[in-house]
Amino acid sequence: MATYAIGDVQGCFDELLQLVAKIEFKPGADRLWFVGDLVNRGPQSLEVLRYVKDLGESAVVVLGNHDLHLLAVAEGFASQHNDDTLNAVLSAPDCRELLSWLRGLPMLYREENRVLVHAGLLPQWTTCMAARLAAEVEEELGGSRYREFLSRLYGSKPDHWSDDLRGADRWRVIVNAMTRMRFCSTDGVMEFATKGEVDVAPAGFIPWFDVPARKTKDDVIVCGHWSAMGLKISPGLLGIDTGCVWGRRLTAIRLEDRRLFQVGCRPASGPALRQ
Ligand SMILES: [Mn+2]
Repeated sequence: MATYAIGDVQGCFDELLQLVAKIEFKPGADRLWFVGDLVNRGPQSLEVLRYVKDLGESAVVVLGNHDLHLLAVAEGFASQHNDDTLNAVLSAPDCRELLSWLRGLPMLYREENRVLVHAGLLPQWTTCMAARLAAEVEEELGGSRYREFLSRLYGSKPDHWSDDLRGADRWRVIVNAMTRMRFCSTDGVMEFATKGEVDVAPAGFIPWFDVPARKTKDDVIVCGHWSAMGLKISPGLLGIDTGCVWGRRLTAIRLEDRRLFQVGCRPASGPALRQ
């Protein structure tokens, strides 16, 4: 029995099946941890959603920004971008079931000292606190008030955490850190304009995981979201978005021994530079 963490799939269903074959995944015995962004930009988001949903207990999935975008588009609170590829999901006969399943997924999952989250964690948050904050968002998104939640999700302000935040401002900081953050300042102010590699950090900002006083330093954070950074393996960080949808690789890492499994990917049609 093994646990494999899989990077951002973004609708690349063929590559996901190839990767699952490569790791010789045994349903019922092995588990797959998905870092989120199952959908969008790639060609087969619908098939990916159906496949991962059908994995049931064998899959642990956290939400990414593209997954949340799909939910917001479906409810009419956001529009598709030119390179979004969500129509097949939105018009599928099982759309309602798939989106209802998606809404019930966690923002964060932890087991022992491992934490699965799509993008990152703010430096002030301990693992316990991050799990509590994730649960606040999960309660909104998974509950009857989810339309209100989705309608107020968009925006990059406030850009830093404070215990005093309430309501939509509070949810937005939690969601933005966990699903969109790449760079922040040493005191946890998030920067969202820059999407490039770690060495193009804007003045005053560093990759979120490099903040010296980060309270989750003793944990192992498993995340994706940063395809321009590529594979980042260190004692406390497994960054595994290797840009499948941009024609690079889809990565799985076996958590027990950190063995890597990768498949090459076809570039999706259209501009390959956007993140
Ligand atoms: Mn993402």
